[in-house]
Amino acid sequence: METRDYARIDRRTFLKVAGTAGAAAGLVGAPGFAPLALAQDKPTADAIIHGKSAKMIVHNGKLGVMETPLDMLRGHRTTPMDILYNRTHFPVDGDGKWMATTEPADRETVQNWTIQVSGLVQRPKSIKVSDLEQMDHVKRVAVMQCAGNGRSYYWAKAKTPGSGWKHGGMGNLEWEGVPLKSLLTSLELSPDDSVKFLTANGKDQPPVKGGADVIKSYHLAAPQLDDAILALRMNGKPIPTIHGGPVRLIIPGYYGNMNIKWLTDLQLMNEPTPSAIMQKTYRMPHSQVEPGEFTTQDLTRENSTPTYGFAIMSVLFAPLAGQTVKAGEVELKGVAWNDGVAALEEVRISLDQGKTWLQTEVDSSDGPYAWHHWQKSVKLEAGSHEVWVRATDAWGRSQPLDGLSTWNPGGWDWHGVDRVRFEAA
Ligand SMILES: Nc1nc2c(c(=O)[nH]1)N[C@H]1C(S)=C(S)[C@@H](COP(=O)(O)O)O[C@H]1N2
Ligand SMILES: [Mo]
Repeated sequence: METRDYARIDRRTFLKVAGTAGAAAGLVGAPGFAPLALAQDKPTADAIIHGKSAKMIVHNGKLGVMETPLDMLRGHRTTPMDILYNRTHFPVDGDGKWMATTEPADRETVQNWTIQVSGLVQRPKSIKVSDLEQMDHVKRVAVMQCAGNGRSYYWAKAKTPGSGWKHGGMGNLEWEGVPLKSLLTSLELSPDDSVKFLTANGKDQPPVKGGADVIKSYHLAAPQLDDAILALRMNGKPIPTIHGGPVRLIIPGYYGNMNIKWLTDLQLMNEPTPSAIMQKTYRMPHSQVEPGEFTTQDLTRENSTPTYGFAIMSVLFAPLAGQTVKAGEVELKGVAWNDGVAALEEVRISLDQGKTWLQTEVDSSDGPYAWHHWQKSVKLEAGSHEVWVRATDAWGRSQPLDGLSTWNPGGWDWHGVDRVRFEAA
C-alpha cells in the first residue's frame, strides 16, 4: 500500500535534490566527485535507525523497513535488538524521526505516557506506565514475524506489492509486562455481553491526512488473547523505541502487524475497527486465488480473514543455501514455530525430494510461542544436496510442499516447505 508510494516519492525527490544541489554547487564533474555513486549509494541500516547493524538488508529506507540476514539470525536464543527486523508504516525521518532509534524512551516521555481505555466500559480509564510497573508482570518468549515474511518466494509465481522479504522478517524475543487479562478484569465493562473485540492504536500517525493508520482489532475470545501482554521490556531491557517502547501490545502467536507499537489506545467494541489496514489489507483469501484473477482490491470481509495467527513454519539455519560443508557427518539445524494454540509436534527433513522423511530432535523449552530449535545429524557424501524441512502440529497442520499454492495478492503467510541446496566436499 503506502509503502510503494513513499518509495517512489522518495526516489524521485532524492534524485531531483541530488541533481540540482550537485549542479548548483558546481560539483558535477569536479575532481573527486562521483555523482553516480551519490545517486546509487543507499544509506545503510545504522544510518536510518540509530543502533541497527549496518549489515541489515534495507527494503525501504524512508520507512526504515529492514530484515536480518539469515546467517546473523541463527546462534541466538533471543534476537539482539541491533539485528531485529523492523517494519514501520510511516516515514522514520522528519516528523517520524522520534521512532528511528533503538534507545528506550527518555524519562519524561515515559512519565507522560498514557494509554486511554475506552469504548464499552462503564468508566473510560487512563493508564500510566507507572501503573503498569506496579502490577504483577509475566515473561513470555515469542516469535515476532511480519505477515509478509517470505513474500519474495511468491514472486516466482507472480509479483505482489510490498517488501521482498526473504526469511529474515522475524525474530525470537522475550517480552515482559502486564497480562492484558489482568487489565481487562480490572475494568468494569458495560452490562451487555456484546463486547467481542479489542481495538488497539499507537502513537504513530499517517503523515498525510486521511492516510491509513495502523489500528487493529482482536477477538477477545481467541486463545492468544489470554496470553497477551502490555509489554514494557524486551529481552530484559526497556523496549527500544523503534520496536514500540515504552509500551507495546504483544499478542504472542500473532503476526507482527497485530502487535501494536507505542500503545496509546485500547477500545472495547462489539465490531472490529473499520480501518483499512484491518478490512482491506493484511488479509488472506479463504480459497486459493490466481494472479490476474484476484487482486488486493477484491479482498472483502466475506471472502478473507485478517492475518492473525502464524501459519506453521520451519526454516533451515544450517547449512545455508549455497554453502559448502565437509562431507561425512553433517548437522542440519533450524527453527520451527506455529500460532501457539496446538503443540508443535514434529519437524521432519527430507534429502530425497520428499520421498522419505526423517524425524529431527525438537527443543520446545521456551514455551509454545517461541522458536522451537530442531536438529538432525546425517551422513552425506560429497556432492550437491537439497534438504527439505517440514513442521507438523498436534492439529495436523503442516506446511505445503509447494509454497506457491498459498499465493495471494498481498503476498502474506508464506509457509512453504523450506528447500535449501548446498554442497558437501
Ligand atoms: N504502531 C505501530 N505498530 C506496528 C506497526 C506500525 O507501523 N505502527 N507495524 C506493524 C508491523 S506490520 C510489524 S511486522 C511489526 C514489526 O515489529 P518490529 O519492527 O518491532 O520488528 O510491528 C507492527 N506494529
Ligand atoms: Mo508486518
